[in-house]
Amino acid sequence: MITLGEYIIEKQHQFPNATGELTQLLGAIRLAAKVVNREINKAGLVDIIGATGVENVQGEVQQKLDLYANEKFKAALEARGEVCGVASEEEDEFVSFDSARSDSKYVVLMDPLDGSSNIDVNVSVGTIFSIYRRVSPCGTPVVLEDFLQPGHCQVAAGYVIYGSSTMLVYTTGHGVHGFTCDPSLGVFYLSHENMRIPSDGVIYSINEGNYLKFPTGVKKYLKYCQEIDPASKRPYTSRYIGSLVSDFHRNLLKGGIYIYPSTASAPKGKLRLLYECNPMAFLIEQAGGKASDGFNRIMDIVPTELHQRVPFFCGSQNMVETVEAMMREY
Ligand code: AHM
Ligand code: MG
Repeated sequence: MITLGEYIIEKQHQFPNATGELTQLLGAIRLAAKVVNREINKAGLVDIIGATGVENVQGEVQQKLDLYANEKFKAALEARGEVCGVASEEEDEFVSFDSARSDSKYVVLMDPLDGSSNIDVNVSVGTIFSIYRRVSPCGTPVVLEDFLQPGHCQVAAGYVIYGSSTMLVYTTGHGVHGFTCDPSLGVFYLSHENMRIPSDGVIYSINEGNYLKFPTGVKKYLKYCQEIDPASKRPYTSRYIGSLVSDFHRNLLKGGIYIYPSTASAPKGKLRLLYECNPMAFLIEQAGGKASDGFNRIMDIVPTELHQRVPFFCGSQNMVETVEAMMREY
């Protein structure tokens, strides 16, 4: 049984000039994940013990879980000192840590609780994180450019899925590794080393309610998924949870494609490049899959704003290439 902490230390030699800072940083994420996990597990009790925004018996105001997760991850990252700033889907502006050590060189971008609208109905949600080396000099306050780096500059990325089991999945550019939390001990054990996504899959995940608003290439691809062709295992299976981390995790294990395209009413799609698409793109590429905006590699997009949205096609390599061909054709 190898724990997450042991595994990270064992792999530390993969980084040239490793000083253990990234190891510490991932440790901070692991700690916050456990705290958030504990709170999420109590979510169903909120109606009994007090609703969000209402004071509990200790006189503390109950927070919405996504804000709670934001605070916990921020606090854990600030406390360790390896991180000089964070940008979060929950905050309008990036946050510069005054208390950062003068040599702290990492920035973290995160979606602290993605898919939080699913909590009310007891469906899995997740935390997504993305880690970069700052580009501005150490010892100075972070600047916007530290956060607006293309995805291929990421040094690590991952997610925590609060599902039937809680798992932490991450990459540092040396494969994708998954750890499952033993709830009785609060320890993450290595359960999925070197995860690989099959190059072909039979699952497609998209909010088909928006069908009429999709680009023609996506509509053609959906028809292709539904055609009968036993040789290529079609029709494919449609699975959409509406919680990116859960849909991604299933497709990673089984093979499949996740699509959130542009729509007539949202020409740039819904998902955020920096907090959702880049980290997932890093993971899927490390697992042998592909992530694109329908035409170009996600991780090559040069961001221009923190909360930038982008159409997202992510999953098994052949499936992404098939839909890309249809996007180009129509
Ligand atoms: P959020 O960051 O506000 O939670 O939104 C992101 C979520 C993803 O988890 C999910 O894949 C998508 O939104 C679902 O959107 P829709 O309900 O439009 O299908
Ligand atoms: Mg989100």
